Amino acid sequence: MGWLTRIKDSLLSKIKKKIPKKDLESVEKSRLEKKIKKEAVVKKEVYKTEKIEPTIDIKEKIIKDPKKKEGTFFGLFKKKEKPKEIEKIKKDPEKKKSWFQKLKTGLFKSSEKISQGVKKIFINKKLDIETLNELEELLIMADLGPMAAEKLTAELANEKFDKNVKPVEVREFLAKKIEETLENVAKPLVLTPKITNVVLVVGVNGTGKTTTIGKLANQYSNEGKKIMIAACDTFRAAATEQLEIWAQRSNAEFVKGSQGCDAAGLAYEALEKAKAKKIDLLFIDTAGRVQNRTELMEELAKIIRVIRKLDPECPQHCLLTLDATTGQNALSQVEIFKEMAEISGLIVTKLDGSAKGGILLSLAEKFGLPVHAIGVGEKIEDLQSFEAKEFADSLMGLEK
Ligand SMILES: Nc1nc2c(ncn2[C@@H]2O[C@H](COP(=O)(O)OP(=O)(O)OP(=O)(O)O)[C@@H](O)[C@H]2O)c(=O)[nH]1
Ligand SMILES: [Mg+2]
Repeated sequence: MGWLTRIKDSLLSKIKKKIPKKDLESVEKSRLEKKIKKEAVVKKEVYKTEKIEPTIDIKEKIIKDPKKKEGTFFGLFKKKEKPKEIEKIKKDPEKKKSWFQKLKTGLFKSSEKISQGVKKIFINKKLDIETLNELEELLIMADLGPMAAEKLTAELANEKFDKNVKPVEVREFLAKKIEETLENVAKPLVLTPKITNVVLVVGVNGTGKTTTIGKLANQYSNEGKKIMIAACDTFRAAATEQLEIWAQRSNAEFVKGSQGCDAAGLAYEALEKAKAKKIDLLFIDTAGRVQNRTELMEELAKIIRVIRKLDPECPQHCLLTLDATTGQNALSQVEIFKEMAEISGLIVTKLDGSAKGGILLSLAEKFGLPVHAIGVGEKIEDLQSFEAKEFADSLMGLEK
């Protein structure tokens, strides 16, 4: 149901008095035409990435592994450990301030686009059909997705239709609503104590897998955890070198093989070592080449299958990294990888270089998968926990 239809239903008498019927029809007609055009553009965007077709075998082996289900089920009763770093930041007002500043700077491109757009639309204007249309368009352009854009404009119309609204009021309203949606997915990566937690990191080429592992390893190492990193992207020698540098920075143990060696075998070897050394957290980096799709996906399936021979509950986490600059394309990446592995959470990177921060809302609306962290820069400290309120306020360019 379109937002206009909803407004018509909920505010029927109010609106009918104010808008002549023929105007309503013509506005609705032009809105529908625009929407069809927009949807065609979004569809084109989403399918720009060639679809990776998993073989039935792979899907079944990964998803329908009864041992994995059992492991997850019993895992529910284990005590989980929340990251201490976030708690520290929350308690220290100075830290919190600088953390928020960094987030704001990182999201500057996205928030500027929205703030300026809202300012232009709402300057000395009542909230009418035209302004709502323009706002909906702006939100879609900021990658919040057609669904969220429609919902947000309808909610705004419900409260403020035909009233004078200031741009800042609109941004505050949107931030509140966005926060409500994001709250459901803003969840830290929770570790199970006294075991080796295996974190498998997957994703399309260049989305930030290796960098994210480096940043996460550093954060957990600062919290006193024993870390190991396995370089299971064995295609390129450079990939291993890059990861080794990250491992050194965070004082993590490092497991590598020769170039082109079997990634699953290397992951198995790393897990064996990690268990023997009572490592708290084993990160497994994987190759993300789009051009070798089938091969890559089979390799991913094999890594999971092989490490489960050693421990059926592994991997405890399977994280998918998404590059925010790809916008709506990220949605199709989630769909593809969800078919291959049980994605337990998302990391959205490169929010600093993109005006597409709204993608987090699209992802939350469509998949509801936990978002553990966001990347706001290339440096080791540029990975932040994902906090709904802070993110929504930053996205709307609101002051703290
Ligand atoms: N600006 C910015 N750059 C990032 C962020 N995360 C990663 N990068 C950069 O993105 C590029 C690719 O990152 P990698 O970590 O190598 O990505 P990958 O997924 O491991 O790539 P492949 O191994 O080739 O599949 C590097 O230049 C990183 O520095 C981020 O949050 N912000
Ligand atoms: Mg890599």
